[in-house]
This record gives sequence, C-alpha cells and structure tokens, in this order.
Amino acid sequence: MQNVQAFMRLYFIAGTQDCLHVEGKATENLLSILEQALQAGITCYQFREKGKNALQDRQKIKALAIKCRDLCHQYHVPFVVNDDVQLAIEIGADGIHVGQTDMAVADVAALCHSKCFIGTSVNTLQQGLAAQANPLIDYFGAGPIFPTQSKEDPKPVVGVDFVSTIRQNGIDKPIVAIGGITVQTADLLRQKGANGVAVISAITQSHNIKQTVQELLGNA
Ligand code: TZP
Ligand code: MG
Repeated sequence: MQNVQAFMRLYFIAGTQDCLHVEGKATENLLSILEQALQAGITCYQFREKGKNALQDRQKIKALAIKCRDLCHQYHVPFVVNDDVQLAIEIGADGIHVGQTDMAVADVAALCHSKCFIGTSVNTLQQGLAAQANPLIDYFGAGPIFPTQSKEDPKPVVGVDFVSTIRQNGIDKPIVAIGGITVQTADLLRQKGANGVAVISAITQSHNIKQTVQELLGNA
C-alpha cells in the first residue's frame, strides 16, 4: 500500500462546479487551478464532479477526469475519484472516495482494492469506529468541521474537537479534516490529531494559490 497518511497532508478536492466564479470555461479553469495547486505542493487531489452545476455528460466527465489524472501524475501526486468506482477503474485512479451512503466499501474493494486506496467520510464517532475496524478502509475524511458552502446538503457540523475525540477513542487510521477549513484553521486541526486538511474553496477561491497552499501546508 502506498503511503496514504502522507497524502493526507493537503488534500485538494474540486470539480467544475467549484470554478464557476472565475471567468471563462469552467473545465479550463479547473485544470488551471489544479495545475497551480500541484505546482504549489498539494499532496493529493480528488476529482469531485458533483451537484446541479456539475457536468452531466459522462463522456465529458471522463475526458476531464483523464486530463486531471494526467496532470496529477505529471507532479507525482495521487489522483482520487469521488464516488464513481466505475470511472476510477476505467481511468486507473490511485484512490476512490465513497460517502456513507454511496456504494458499500466491501463492493468498492471487491472492484478495485488491489489498484486503489479507499477513503470514506465520517461524521460521527460511531462511523469513525466502524471505519477504524474495517480493514478495507485506508483513510477517512472527518467533517464537516465548519459550515461549508461547497457541498449541497452537508451533514451537521462537528467542530474541531471531533478530531481529538476520534483520536482519544483509539482511532489511528489516516484522517483528513474537511469542511470550511482555511489557512487560519489548518494548523489547529493538525494539532487536534488530523494528518492533514482537505479543502475546496480555500484553494479554488484563492487569489494567490501558491501562497495559500504553502499556508495550508503549514510552511508559511
Ligand atoms: N465533504 C464534507 S465538507 C465538503 C465535502 C466535500 C466540502 C468542503 O469544501 P470547503 O469549500 O473546503 O468547505
Ligand atoms: Mg459521495
């Protein structure tokens, strides 16, 4: 297994729906933002084309995902697909992320475990304990830590202490904190026990991606 824990340090998530505030074509804007983020040092990227403003055409989604995969691999950064196991397999993703109500982890693993690492989302301690106990799960996203504008129908906010609670309960798998995280809060979440932070808007809406990435990494 690859070093999934190290990938969690700064996990960037985005799809075209997260790039609509920038003028021009959303697909080109996504690729441009992703490349800037890769150049600046993100440690993982998740392709998440989702929601009412996302692309709906499967061929277009696949073509874009392939471009994102190729960019990630050019920078030796793992490429993760959100939800769509079929797409992940078709295009040789490094990882797959599934929510609690997406395809069951056992089915995901049966399809792709030898090829992809597997992550899931955790919003309660009980879900965290179940993810810890399931050997098929390689990492999990804990959140939303703060309110988020980037997800339709987010789960209830859990707050920063959710991460320390999880650690105090013996959970030692790689954890990435997610939801409303900014340069002001990334370090605190690592202090609480997260291996890193996952962000959408902190990077897609940044006016200086290089600096934002450095700050989110804890290097600035
Ligand atoms: N899952 C939980 S919160 C979230 C996802 C995909 C959105 C995170 O986006 P942002 O802009 O960093 O709050
Ligand atoms: Mg999902």
